[in-house]
Amino acid sequence: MTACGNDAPKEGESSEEFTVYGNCGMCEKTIEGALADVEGVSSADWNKDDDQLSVIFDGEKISLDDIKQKVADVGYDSDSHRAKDGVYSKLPGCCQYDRPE
Ligand SMILES: [Cu+2]
Repeated sequence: MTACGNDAPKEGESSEEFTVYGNCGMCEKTIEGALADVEGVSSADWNKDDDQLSVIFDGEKISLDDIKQKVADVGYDSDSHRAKDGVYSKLPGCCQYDRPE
């Protein structure tokens, strides 16, 4: 693959996209913020229109599982990791998205 721009995975990095449930721009800040200073994650971009989080990461340093757990730790459910009820309930009212089953 060709590295072109900041959002292309470098050698040794993987690019993945998965669903993270959320509502608004504030959710976006929280979700992306949860991964902003995480070693091994070079890019995290959540789209509120389709609830997709795109991440670029180095699988030697962090697993996709850990990434999903970090997102759950700040209150957001993904396709496989569920946030603790107590964390979810502390999100601002506008951010209390409809939780998946
Ligand atoms: Cu929100």
